[in-house]
Amino acid sequence: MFGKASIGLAVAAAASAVSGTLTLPNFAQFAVDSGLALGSLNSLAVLNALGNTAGSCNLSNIKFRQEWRTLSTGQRKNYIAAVNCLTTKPSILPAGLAPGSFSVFDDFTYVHMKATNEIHMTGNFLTWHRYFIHVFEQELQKCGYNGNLPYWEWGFDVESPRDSPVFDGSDTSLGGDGEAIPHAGLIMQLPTSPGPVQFPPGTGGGCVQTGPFSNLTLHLGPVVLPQYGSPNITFNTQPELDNPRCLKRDLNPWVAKKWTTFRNTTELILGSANIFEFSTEMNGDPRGSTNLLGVHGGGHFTIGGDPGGDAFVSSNDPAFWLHHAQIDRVYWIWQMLDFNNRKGVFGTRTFLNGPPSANTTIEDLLVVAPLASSVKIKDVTNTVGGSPLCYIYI
Ligand SMILES: *[C@@H]1O[C@H](CO)[C@@H](O)[C@H](O)[C@H]1NC(C)=O
Ligand SMILES: *[C@@H]1O[C@H](CO)[C@@H](O)[C@H](O)[C@H]1NC(C)=O
Ligand SMILES: *[C@@H]1O[C@H](CO)[C@@H](O)[C@H](O)[C@H]1NC(C)=O
Ligand SMILES: *[C@@H]1O[C@H](CO)[C@@H](O)[C@H](O)[C@H]1NC(C)=O
Ligand SMILES: *[C@@H]1O[C@H](CO)[C@@H](O)[C@H](O)[C@H]1NC(C)=O
Ligand SMILES: [Cu+2]
Repeated sequence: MFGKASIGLAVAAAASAVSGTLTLPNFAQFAVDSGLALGSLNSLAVLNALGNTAGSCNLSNIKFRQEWRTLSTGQRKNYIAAVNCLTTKPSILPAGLAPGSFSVFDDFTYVHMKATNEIHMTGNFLTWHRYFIHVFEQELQKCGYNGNLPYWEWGFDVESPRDSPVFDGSDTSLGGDGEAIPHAGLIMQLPTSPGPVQFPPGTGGGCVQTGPFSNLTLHLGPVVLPQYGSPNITFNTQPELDNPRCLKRDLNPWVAKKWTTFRNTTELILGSANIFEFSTEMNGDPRGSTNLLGVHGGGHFTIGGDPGGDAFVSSNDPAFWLHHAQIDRVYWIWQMLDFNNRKGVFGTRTFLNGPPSANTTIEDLLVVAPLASSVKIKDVTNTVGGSPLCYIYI
């Protein structure tokens, strides 16, 4: 699909990227499958981003977001400590609003849970989550974190997610897989698919027992938790109440290999000519795609479990933040390959436009109250546009 690769071509493209007209290199299949191509595209995106800084963002204050495994041991421990800090920092929600929100960490999940139908399969999906994780990054920094939000490059780990530095259960991971308990796979009637989507079971299924967050207690939700071996879903009509339980994961290499390989991500970036194609393909949105999960759902169901398998409260698993940083990185790379034409949105204000709603516009507000003030979509379409954003991915 991608012809012959050449480092020379990548360099030529990089040179033209700086001048504004981009000629994409043709990558060999081996380069696509190994992540070399994606790495080159990331480098092109860096060059173009450096040419698009604006406002208060410039080369001396730009922030770098890095892949988890490129952080030092000390940086990873610093990050984990800051997440722990957020899980013990008292909730700032008005008293009585959500008895299950004990901490600022929970507050983020409350905000995400309440907004679910207005931030997924909508025109603001990419920018809302971009702003949401930016606010989380700032809260981490207030809790003693000295770095920037890390991302999880799925492509490295598709063969065995439980061996990932993100999930290997070491004290520099985000905790291990769930306890391995025999169970059937998920059978989900996704709104994105004509029939049920079935996966083989993952490698865990039970509570996370090793590493950081093995003692994390979840309180909010679940809201719509899929059940193993059944198309039925566990519904909870009062997910804001306290429902204390362990963090569960069911790391799933089958899902990872089907939806989040380097090839999947690279084809998404190179194959999407506009925001309609990019956002529908990324989400498996049936208005433009037939691939059911896309890299977005693929990453979520590589993690699985509770809350990972529940679209409303998945942010209560600390791994959510690294997954969504990677989603934002992929969006950023795609944008920066043709930035002037990639600041727009596709979609309406409601989940798959149900109930029918107005088209999203770049003037729409991204609301994360009470965690931070609202911004307009157009304020965050450029990650190096200055207030509020000034970061790139390396
Ligand atoms: C970069 O921006 C900051 C914040 O606006 C400003 O204080 C600094 O002088 C700028 N640096 C350069 C080299 O332009
Ligand atoms: C979890 O709690 C147990 C019992 O209090 C403790 O021994 C263990 O160190 C804790 N693990 C982590 C990762 O905090
Ligand atoms: C799914 O729910 C229905 C209705 O409650 C129930 O009859 C059925 O046994 C459930 N199926 C499974 C596989 O649990
Ligand atoms: C994802 O890529 C793998 C190869 O890396 C391929 O087998 C799989 O079919 C792709 N998935 C989709 C949905 O295209
Ligand atoms: C909404 O957006 C779609 C394309 O995404 C467009 O076809 C349609 O005309 C727009 N509707 C309005 C009312 O602007
Ligand atoms: Cu979300």
